[in-house]
Amino acid sequence: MRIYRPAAAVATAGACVLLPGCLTLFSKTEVVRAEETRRPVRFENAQAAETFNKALKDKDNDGNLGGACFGVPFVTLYARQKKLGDNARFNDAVGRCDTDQDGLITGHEADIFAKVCGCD
Ligand SMILES: [Ca+2]
Repeated sequence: MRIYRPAAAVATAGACVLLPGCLTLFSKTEVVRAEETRRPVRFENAQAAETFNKALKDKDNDGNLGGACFGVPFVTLYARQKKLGDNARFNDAVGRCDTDQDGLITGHEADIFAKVCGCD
């Protein structure tokens, strides 16, 4: 019987690591660069603005910068997430999209941004 105890302890420890919880007891989301204001930007035309805004909205990464969690099977005791503020996310997207940094997003730049995001 004593032989099975270490195996059970290893199985329990493995389950704790590999099976994250379904119930979260404490969760915290930290917003990074939350106080940032939107940088001014112009669009060549309405189509460029629509393409850019759709790509930004559909982008997979919703400003999530990652996080950590700790728990036992089916119960997460503590989860922490870091998320980029909405304006900071917008500014970063404008910085990537406006390739010549002239403050004007052309239709071509918006199309490239949408393709790079995989959102077209
Ligand atoms: Ca430009």
